[in-house]
Amino acid sequence: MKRVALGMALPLVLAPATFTTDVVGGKHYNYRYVKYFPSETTVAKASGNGVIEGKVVYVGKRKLKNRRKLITKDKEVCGRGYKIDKVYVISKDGGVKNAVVFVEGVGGKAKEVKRIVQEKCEFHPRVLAMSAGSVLEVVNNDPVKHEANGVQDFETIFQLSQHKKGMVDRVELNKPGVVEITCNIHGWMKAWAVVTNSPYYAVTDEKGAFRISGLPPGKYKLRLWHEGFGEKTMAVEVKEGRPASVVFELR
Ligand SMILES: [Cu+2]
Repeated sequence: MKRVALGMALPLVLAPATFTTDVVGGKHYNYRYVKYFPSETTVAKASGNGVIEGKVVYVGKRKLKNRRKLITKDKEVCGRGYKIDKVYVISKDGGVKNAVVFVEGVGGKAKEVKRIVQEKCEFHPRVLAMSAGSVLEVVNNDPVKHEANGVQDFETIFQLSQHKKGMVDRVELNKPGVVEITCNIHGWMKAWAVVTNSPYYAVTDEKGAFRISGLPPGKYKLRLWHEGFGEKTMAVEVKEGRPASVVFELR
């Protein structure tokens, strides 16, 4: 991944990073800012060898359109014209990108670090998943100021003012649910972090495909979330030795 070089430079920019208070209106939120790299990234041990693989496909009749958002600021970095708000990224054969698929409430806690980068005034990736208790690392890779703003359940859970390139903040996200991320400065910027209550999750690729591995055999509730299509659930049985194959049809 091309972020490796940046990652190596991170300790240097840590010291002056901004850490805002986690008390707003007298209420403590269930997250905290993390100043340093967690000493190690431990993913909950796969306790089985079961696999769920599948596809998320659009089978509806509606013609899906993404809106265009005018670039009004910092054009030398952000570009000119407009950005496309990529809610729907659908392949020729209907595969839906950026759907989050996860197994509901199973397995131990995972401690991971997931990174989101602000580059050319866009968030990359647009959609990410992480299990509750993991750290979201927010990076500014632009020579302009960004202020990533995370909202979960109608409340702001982080607001990261990053005025120059190379700034990094880390936020621990403990509450399962969907965090909508915008930038207070560039109105078109949008991303989503889906915090799951299990370490078994995936985000669909360009073809709408996903794969979740390491599951113990058993019956599970598989959930799907997509920013444009909403939510779906499906019962799935995972058996030893053969992947469970599922297709989510969205319309
Ligand atoms: Cu911005």
